[in-house]
Amino acid sequence: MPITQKILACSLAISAALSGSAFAEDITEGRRLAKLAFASVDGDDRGYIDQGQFRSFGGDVFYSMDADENDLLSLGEFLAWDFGMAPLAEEMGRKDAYETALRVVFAFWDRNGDGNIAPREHLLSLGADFKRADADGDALLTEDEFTGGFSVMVALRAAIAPVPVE
Ligand SMILES: [Ca+2]
Ligand SMILES: [Ca+2]
Ligand SMILES: [Ca+2]
Repeated sequence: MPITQKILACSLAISAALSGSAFAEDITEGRRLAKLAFASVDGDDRGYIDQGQFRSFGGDVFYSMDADENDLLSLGEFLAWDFGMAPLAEEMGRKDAYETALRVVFAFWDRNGDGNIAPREHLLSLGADFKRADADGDALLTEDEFTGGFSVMVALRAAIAPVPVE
């Protein structure tokens, strides 16, 4: 192999190793934020979330996102909402990936594709998300099920740290 190629291969290996360790930190930080999100849904600190808690928290989040209070979430309102991951994504230079992940979640939740998430679409989506995250089917979400299975957490964490999670 010509020397220039050797140098190139070597520097690529080094940068891969460096970004590998950066990703490991991102997982930790993304996981910490997901844990915080879990703790705020699990308001009575039981260590699990039932469907009622999940939906009522989702309802609170819906109204906190609905900045113009028209009972609909626009994409702009959805993208503007944040619980700590946006600054992290920006710091990691992954703002675009983060925003793309939010757009994907928005598209899933906007079931009729009219460009707004209505309360009913939001509730249906939360119900479907809860079922998908509930790996053992006991109608309760543990912290692991929530951080590892809830679509929003999975999408946002993957955007910040695009490697297989755990
Ligand atoms: Ca609105
Ligand atoms: Ca809609
Ligand atoms: Ca469960």
